[in-house]
Amino acid sequence: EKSKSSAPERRPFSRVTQEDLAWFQSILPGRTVTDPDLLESNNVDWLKSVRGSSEVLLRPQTTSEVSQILRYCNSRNLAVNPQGGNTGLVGGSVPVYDEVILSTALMNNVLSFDHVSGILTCQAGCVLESLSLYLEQRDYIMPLDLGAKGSCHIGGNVATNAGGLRLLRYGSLRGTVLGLEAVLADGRVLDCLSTLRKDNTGYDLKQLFIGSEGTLGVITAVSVLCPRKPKSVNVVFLGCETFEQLLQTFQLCRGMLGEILSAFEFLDSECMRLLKTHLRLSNPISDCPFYIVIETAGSDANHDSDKLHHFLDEAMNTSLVSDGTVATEESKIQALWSMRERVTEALTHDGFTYKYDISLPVEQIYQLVLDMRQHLGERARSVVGYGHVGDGNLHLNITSGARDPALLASIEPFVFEWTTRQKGSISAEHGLGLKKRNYMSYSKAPQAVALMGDLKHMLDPKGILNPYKTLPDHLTRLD
Ligand code: FAD
Ligand code: 2HG
Ligand code: ZN
Repeated sequence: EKSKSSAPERRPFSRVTQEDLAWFQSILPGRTVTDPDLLESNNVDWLKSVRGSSEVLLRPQTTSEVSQILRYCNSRNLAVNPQGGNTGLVGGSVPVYDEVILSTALMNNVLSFDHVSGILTCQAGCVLESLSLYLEQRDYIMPLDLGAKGSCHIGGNVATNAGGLRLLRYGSLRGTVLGLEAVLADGRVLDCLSTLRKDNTGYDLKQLFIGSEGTLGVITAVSVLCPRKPKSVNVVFLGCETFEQLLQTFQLCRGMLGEILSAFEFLDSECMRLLKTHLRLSNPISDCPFYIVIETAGSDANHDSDKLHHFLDEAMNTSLVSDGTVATEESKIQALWSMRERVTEALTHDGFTYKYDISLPVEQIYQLVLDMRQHLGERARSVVGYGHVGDGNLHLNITSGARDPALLASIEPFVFEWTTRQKGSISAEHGLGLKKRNYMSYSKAPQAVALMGDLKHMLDPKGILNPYKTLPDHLTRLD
């Protein structure tokens, strides 16, 4: 029997013809790619778990080109897969069948930056790390940071409402994205590219596109409120004996570091084992069951250092943490961060990976890992837990030698039912994409699911935008 996450039948979209290719080439000369070798990397996701068979990749440079492409595809009933950096983890970023791939890779210009307000306006295809470098030269930073920064695009970040490592401090993109421009399925350009902090004139339409995973429109530009670059940054890597102590450390840390706390992340000893085995990274402290990465970001090095050392003294004296190391210098900061950021990469070397991205009340997040380990016993190769403690977001990852349907049947729906019992979310930050689309109702009321179907139908009546993604299969209705 087909698993609920596998692809449904191909819907009756048109197939790309020679005439279509000629039309694409006429508006995107040299930027209409049909060479199968060049298309390979756009057809396969980062995890190499979903493979489409698209025969054409379009690389527009302007909003007007995106608009022309969508108007044409809509009239021809051709399905379109919007693609940014293709780092998504739920199979949303690649075609499932032969959808036209619309990449934002060449839409990578900064449009404006206001030095006073810190508001950046840029095209959707700017790579997150490039934006960070651009801003750092101007004494600002991006409000988000994540392990995929070298490849992911800001448009992809907004389309997935990516969380990442700084959300604890700067909040979600739902707050820091001030405006966006999107092209609707029929080619209409929706200009909501406001740069105002406050604007209560009617419904906040941009929110519909934040986290819509390419199913409601193609985001072509965004404006983002950026924080000032902190003058002083410290990173601490700590070890704890129990998860309870880790939580107490989080409480202590929030109380004692207050406004300078910018990240509180964790990984367990199984993650550390994978970092050592597969990436040859060495543990910077002694072996412990749990590790914490804390970052402080502030405006006064002495003040921050005093606060941090008081906190560390207290945490050590009360035996909440058993070992630790502090970094103030950039290269050591990077080295400590990589222990957390590279767990996802280490997992890809461990075998076939089942990924779960769960939001829970923070006290519950590790219990799911313990229960899953007990539930699966010897059948899984590794069951690891890491994530964004400060946001109550657990990354539960399970590996096995090869894709194993029996193991999957033991994991799902167990993991979703467990999450629902705790009133958690089955997708905290990665979205639903292809893989999780049929599990939306574990975290959303039936009326909410139905309304999402209505919105999709209103904005994209032919369903050409990223079909088979985000919405559960039963909501599919075509004009
Ligand atoms: P893609 O992967 O290309 O696309 C993702 C989705 O957005 C797809 O559904 C696609 O159709 C749609 N899309 C892309 N661009 C547009 C656009 N312009 N308009 C409309 N739809 C569009 N995620 C987190 O939330 N937090 C993390 O900490 C995090 N860490 C990661 C670390 C690693 C090593 C990796 C590989 C991934 C990580 N991710 C994380 C997941 C991923 O990076 C994010 O989801 C990212 O925001 C995706 O951006 P992208 O440009 O690669 O988008
Ligand atoms: C992270 O926080 C990312 O490192 C990836 O969101 C999580 O791979 C994962 O499960
Ligand atoms: Zn994450």
